[in-house]
Amino acid sequence: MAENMFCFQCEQTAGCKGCTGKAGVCGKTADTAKAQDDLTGALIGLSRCVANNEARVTKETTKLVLKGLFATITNVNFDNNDIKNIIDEVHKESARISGGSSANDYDMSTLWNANEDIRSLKSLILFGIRGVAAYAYHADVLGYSNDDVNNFFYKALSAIGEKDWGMDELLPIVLEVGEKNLACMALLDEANTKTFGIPAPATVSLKVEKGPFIVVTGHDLLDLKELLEQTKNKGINIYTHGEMLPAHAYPELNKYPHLKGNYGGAWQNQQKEFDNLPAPILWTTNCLMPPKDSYVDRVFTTEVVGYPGTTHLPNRDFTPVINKALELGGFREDKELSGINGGTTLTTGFGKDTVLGVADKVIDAVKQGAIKHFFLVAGCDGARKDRSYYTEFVKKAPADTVILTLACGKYRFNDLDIGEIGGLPRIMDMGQCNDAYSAIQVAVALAKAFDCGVNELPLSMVLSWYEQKAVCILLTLLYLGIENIRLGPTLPAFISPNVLNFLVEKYKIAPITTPDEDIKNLLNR
Ligand code: FSO
Ligand code: SF4
Repeated sequence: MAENMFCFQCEQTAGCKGCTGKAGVCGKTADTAKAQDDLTGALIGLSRCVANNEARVTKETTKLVLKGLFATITNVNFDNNDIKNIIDEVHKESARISGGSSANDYDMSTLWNANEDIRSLKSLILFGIRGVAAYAYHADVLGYSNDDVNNFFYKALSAIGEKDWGMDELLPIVLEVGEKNLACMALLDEANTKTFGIPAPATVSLKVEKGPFIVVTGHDLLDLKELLEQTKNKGINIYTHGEMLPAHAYPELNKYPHLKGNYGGAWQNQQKEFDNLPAPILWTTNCLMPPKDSYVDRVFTTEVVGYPGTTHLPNRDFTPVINKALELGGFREDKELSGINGGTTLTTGFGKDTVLGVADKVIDAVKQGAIKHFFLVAGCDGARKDRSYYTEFVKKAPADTVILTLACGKYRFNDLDIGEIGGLPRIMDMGQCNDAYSAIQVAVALAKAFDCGVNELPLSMVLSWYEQKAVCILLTLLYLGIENIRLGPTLPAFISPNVLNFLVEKYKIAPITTPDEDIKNLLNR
């Protein structure tokens, strides 16, 4: 049993400093934290072997690296056996590549005890590549990969293990995480749109119809597609949850009539929402909440997701979850449900193709003054009460402003009806967190149309973060030179005062304050 742990990779870390006791705020135990550190140390060891034997790297080596990094993201895998199995695989691969033993593992306590600026920069690299790995993994399952992105994982992991590197060596790699993540999000966008079609606006019901159903949560659209195929004509309805909501916009997914609607809100409400549900739940990625005993037997996991007591389904054979849905039978009567602000439908599907498809309309509306400003209010949701800031921000944003959004933080306001401007809804959901790529493409296209830089556009980014995918997206925005980002609900514990000063001076990044003050300042800048 590991006695104590250290982890400060997510927004809910204890006391905004670090989880250090026997378990973290997310429920991760000290044992699991230790296993995840060992896995990361083994991946750094593998990268050191690769540096001397690049020719021996295969697609399988890189898939293993993606799996190992993805498994250590917050709320993905809490199963020590899973983590230990991946460590064994990594050691075997290191031995194969180096043609000998694999005693090259890095001791992560060296990082956690390093000088705070070095620890901060290396943490930005490590947490950032964990996020990139998740996106690369999703693209990979659809058959898309990018060598440039894949090779970078080894470079970044090796950098974390470097003994004598300082700010000069590490800072460029921090920004390179952002650069490679942009390429990776573009890859995933291509993979998603070529596989599932171009997303189009969709209105999604929050009603759950009577009869057997399955709730599917996470980000893996291929899992959903397979589940829809395997439940065809079986009298089972499928409901999205959390980050699966944008699935309703893809033609190859919404063509299934039994993809009925969306159930519940963002990830942190799972224990309330999944308790007493007469249906099984399929978890395809994070963010998972430790399941309560009352429903753990109804939880099924795929790919890298794992939690002790849940049933893991390899190879996308969903027979067990289908049988569970039939056994439980669902609700006896239709259940009318609503979002956190009382709305009964949600909209999604305003990706780059939709928004740029009406670019003329948008540009005219800006030129004529009908649209004064765009706010990208985007990112993660979480348990912290002060995340109500984002609801208030959207409610208080003036009527001549448009709210673009993406990722699960939108559940704070996506059931609000705040009207339209010139035939366009004022809230436009661009998709999952990785669809930040869409937002970037729209910003770049608008800057081109107005013949200015992105920072000169009437556009402000008001972001919420929780886990490591948000870290890599933030690094992408910094790599692109985006200034004046507002970040909340708290700043990352792993950003040291010196690194923060650098970010403030170079990018004018600032913490959120109050909706009134931030709206006033952002509109007047
Ligand atoms: Fe949310 Fe979790 Fe998608 Fe994250 S479900 S918090 S940035 O995993 O990835 O938005
Ligand atoms: Fe704490 Fe977040 Fe780490 Fe969990 S992932 S142990 S909540 S810092």
